[in-house]
Amino acid sequence: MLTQEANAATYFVDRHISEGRTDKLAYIEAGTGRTLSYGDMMQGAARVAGALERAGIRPEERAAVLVLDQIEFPQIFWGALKTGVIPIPLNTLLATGVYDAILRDSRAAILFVSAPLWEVVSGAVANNPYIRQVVVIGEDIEGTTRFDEFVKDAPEADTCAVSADEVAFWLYSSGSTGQPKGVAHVHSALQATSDTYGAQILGISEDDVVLSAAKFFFAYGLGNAMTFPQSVGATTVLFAGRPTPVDMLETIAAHQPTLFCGVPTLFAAMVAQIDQTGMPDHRLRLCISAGEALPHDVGTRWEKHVGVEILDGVGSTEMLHIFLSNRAGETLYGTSGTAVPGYDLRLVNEKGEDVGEGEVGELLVNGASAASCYWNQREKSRHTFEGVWTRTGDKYERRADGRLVYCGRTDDMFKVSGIWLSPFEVESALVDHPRVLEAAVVAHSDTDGLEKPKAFIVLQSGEADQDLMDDLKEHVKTKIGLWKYPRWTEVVDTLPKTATGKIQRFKLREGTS
Ligand code: 3SK
Repeated sequence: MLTQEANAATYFVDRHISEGRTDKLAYIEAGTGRTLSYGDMMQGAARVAGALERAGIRPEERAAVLVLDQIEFPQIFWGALKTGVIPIPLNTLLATGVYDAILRDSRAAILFVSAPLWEVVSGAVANNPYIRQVVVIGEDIEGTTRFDEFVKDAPEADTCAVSADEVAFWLYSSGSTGQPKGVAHVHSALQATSDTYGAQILGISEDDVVLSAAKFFFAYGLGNAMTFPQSVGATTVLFAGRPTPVDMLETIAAHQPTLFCGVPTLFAAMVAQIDQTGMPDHRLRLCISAGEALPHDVGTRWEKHVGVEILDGVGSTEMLHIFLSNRAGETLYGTSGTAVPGYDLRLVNEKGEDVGEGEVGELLVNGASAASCYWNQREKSRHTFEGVWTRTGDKYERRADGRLVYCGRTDDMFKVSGIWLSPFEVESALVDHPRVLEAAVVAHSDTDGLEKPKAFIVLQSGEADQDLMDDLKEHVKTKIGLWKYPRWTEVVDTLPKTATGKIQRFKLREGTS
């Protein structure tokens, strides 16, 4: 049935006016101090919707949104939903060639872009046959429309009626290996994640102030910084730049968030920073981590320094947000916890049979926030969305207490002397060493053509020498088992990662990093 209520903008935007939050701050930009109240957001979104209609952008046409974490983003996102146009938030860290591929694949009719990102995308726009208008936020650029002009005097459009199953927005998932895929999400998926993870794991309330290092373009950031706070009328602090440890600590000190959302590498670097400069006064009540598994040592050191738990969780672009998580007050670092209420999980072997306790299997998930398909990728859709189950490509083991322990990607696991080895287990052991900041482990062939672990290591500080390398090998042997130690170690400055923080082990395997 088509109704206005099924349009996610009714719940996340329009409702706040009748509930008396017109003047409540929805967003504060750290750095610029610009703010957006719930009333401004409702009006801004209605204007964007009216301006899209005026510009001739039709329902179901796509709007590419290459916009930094700034107050225009929610107005554009919700404005598009209000009028049935499909926003596609784009990763702001990609190269021109990738934008070219995404803009062609999606056939976006309009592009919204923050001025600092225009240079990198302009080459992709030049030869694009589908884009009819480019709207730039913050600058006058020849051949484009300035955002203020685009919305100037636009009529405030009503929220259109849709069905709950109608596609609302897409996100492009790069995964840890292949080409970006357009992941299509329906209107009801947004509330499905805020009713489950947002309400039942975070316990988010109107009094919360959220700071998310993960950006809006990433499903993790979209939930943390936009839909969860907007589901209850809370406030989000926006940080548009690269979230360095120093910047995050300064933003925590200046804006006093109650919830902080990061990724393991950032938490590790923040702990190292706090070791040197201390933790500022704060009123954090909970921190969350996702993107990749949080090493045990990083969680315990953070909690010791900051006095607040990090809830490690697992989500995916296909499931929109976190479906497997630790619980506040019951965190067990080194595990990913148990299913978020509203989601069912299975661990299966290669034949699709459920595996028992202590055995490793691929994680499948069933929940209302699952994507409807990959755009124009029928084979990939058929292999990932199998009936009600979504394949994650992640391997887990179920402990006796029901908690799941991450073992790596299905394609990252390898056998050493006939026994499966999880690169993640070796990486976690390495990161437990006080000199190691980050580690990535891949299979490498010895002179007999047999696979053994090779470790790429980023040091906390100082130089590498043979004594340290020997010490690291001993450390792994004593921590997780004699046969699991890295036979080769290489110190690197950084590890290759996707923009969302997942290590690209395939690049290390191929030597292309
Ligand atoms: O990709 C992820 O790791 C992720 C984690 C949490 C929520 C959403 C996503 C995409």
